[in-house]
Amino acid sequence: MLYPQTNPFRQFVDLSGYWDFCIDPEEVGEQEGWFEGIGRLAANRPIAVPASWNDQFVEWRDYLGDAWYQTRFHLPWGWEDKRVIIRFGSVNYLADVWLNGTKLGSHEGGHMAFAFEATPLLKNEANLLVVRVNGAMALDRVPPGTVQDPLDSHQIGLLPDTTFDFFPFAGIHRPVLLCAVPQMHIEDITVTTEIEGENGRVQITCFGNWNSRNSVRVQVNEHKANAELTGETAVANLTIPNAKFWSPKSPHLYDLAVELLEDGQILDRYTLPIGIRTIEVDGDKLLLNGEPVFLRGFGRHEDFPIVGRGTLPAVTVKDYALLDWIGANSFRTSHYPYDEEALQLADRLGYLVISETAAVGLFFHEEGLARRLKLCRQYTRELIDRDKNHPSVIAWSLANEARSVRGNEVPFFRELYDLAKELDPTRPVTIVSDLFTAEASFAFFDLVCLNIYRGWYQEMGRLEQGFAEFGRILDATHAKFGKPIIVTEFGADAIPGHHALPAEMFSEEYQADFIAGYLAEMGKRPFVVGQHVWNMCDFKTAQGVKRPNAINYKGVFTRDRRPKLAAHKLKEIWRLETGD
Ligand code: GCB
Repeated sequence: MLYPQTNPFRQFVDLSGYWDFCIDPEEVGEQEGWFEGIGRLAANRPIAVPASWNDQFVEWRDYLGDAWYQTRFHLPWGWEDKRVIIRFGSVNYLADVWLNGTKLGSHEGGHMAFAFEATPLLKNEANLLVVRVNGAMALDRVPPGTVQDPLDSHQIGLLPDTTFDFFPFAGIHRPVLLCAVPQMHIEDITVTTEIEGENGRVQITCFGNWNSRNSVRVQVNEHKANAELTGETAVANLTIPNAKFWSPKSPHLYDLAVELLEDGQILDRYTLPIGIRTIEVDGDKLLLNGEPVFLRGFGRHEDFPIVGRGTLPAVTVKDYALLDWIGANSFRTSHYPYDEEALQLADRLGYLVISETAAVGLFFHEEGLARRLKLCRQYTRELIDRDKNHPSVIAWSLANEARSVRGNEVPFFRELYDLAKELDPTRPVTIVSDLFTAEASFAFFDLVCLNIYRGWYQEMGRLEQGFAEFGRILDATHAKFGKPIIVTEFGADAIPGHHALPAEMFSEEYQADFIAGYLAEMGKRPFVVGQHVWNMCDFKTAQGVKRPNAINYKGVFTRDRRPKLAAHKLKEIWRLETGD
């Protein structure tokens, strides 16, 4: 699905702003016909879109059930002969969408874009768009909630009842775009790149509803080619002599333009910044453009006061400024896909991204397993379809800390791995695990990604013992699987402003010493190819005894992006290592 753009052939308008909002705890809305307008309801309140609803009001922080949104819009002038699509960047978790009283469709799963064709239902005057959202924690969802068996969950009995360690914000989280495309248009583009000596080879595969009167031409900067049409696909290959390859130090982007023509007349155009680069695993190494690369950075969250998980462009910009300040070159989109605009910036600014599906807290009890697998397949497809053209995305992560304790997770993950490889043979595929040598599926995943907290959840307060255990786990896991390891999580909570000498748990000193000690252990092991501190920033969680103030304090920056001692320490170490 192509990200919307405005040019002489296609346009979009952003429907973000103040919508009407109403909760529906009794689930009577559909029966009472709220899809024809919630405007008349007394309980109806204004709400900001995009943003989670939980922190915008006083009384609904923990409410996750049915909630209704509505807005009205006029069709922009000149759109009468276009195909009009309504595109949601992300709605968490279930979305049902009605336009002018008729159902357009539904989507399950947060953090992913989805779209519906609206053309036949549109009016020239005011159109009414109504969305019902449900974010409830449930056993049959991914990520799941309310799992009560300790075998199947790390987290039990929290409020809200998550199986994962972040607040389950709900609502319309990313912009809602009204898009116009020509009747006949370019539906999808897949770009893959290879390196041959000094040259870049670019393959562009386009998909659309065209016929034999159409032609497709492509251009990368000044290099042009005509695509070969076979049915609904069009393929073009280009060689870029003396190409500038994309990397964090030099995130060079080329301008790709694809044009669809009929009898020599242009019907549609789509432009896309592309990077020429390769990424592969070779023995114990991760190679970017054929050279070993080392990832320095963080696991993160989309999380900020008041907007919750909603897109806030200024925070995105600030986070990149902090990543740059500290000397990071990488992050993981833990524990769900991040917004598309953030990935566009990663391409432009040169960050290496592990893009993760929303499969966090997976468990493998036979009941409901088939449904969870179906959802994970959907999430994998949607993620690769959405993010495949970003040079910044260097690997797919298909799960975080699954409860792989029953053995039946191996065929489950094998199926997902095969699907990801079929959809995208160009990137390494992984899962992130806290089971180390016991995560049997690492035998076939391309990279081993580990979350390790020795010296925090175990060996409490005993940093030296924690470091020794950390090193032992790294060596044992490497000895078993013989693959490069990325430590995708390690860290300690530090309450901002709490200091202790000697260092003790929850002090800024303990966090800084913990991180420095872990970096030193990794530095002794060439098979470790990446280090992502957990977390870049403090973030909101459900309530439970482990999380004072319902905050996970493992950020090296506070939730409002102020540095702790560990941030200064990391900056010193990373900048020394990279010579920047
Ligand atoms: C983990 C999880 C992450 C938690 C973190 C912690 O292993 O992947 O979601 O927030 O530990 O702080 O406990």
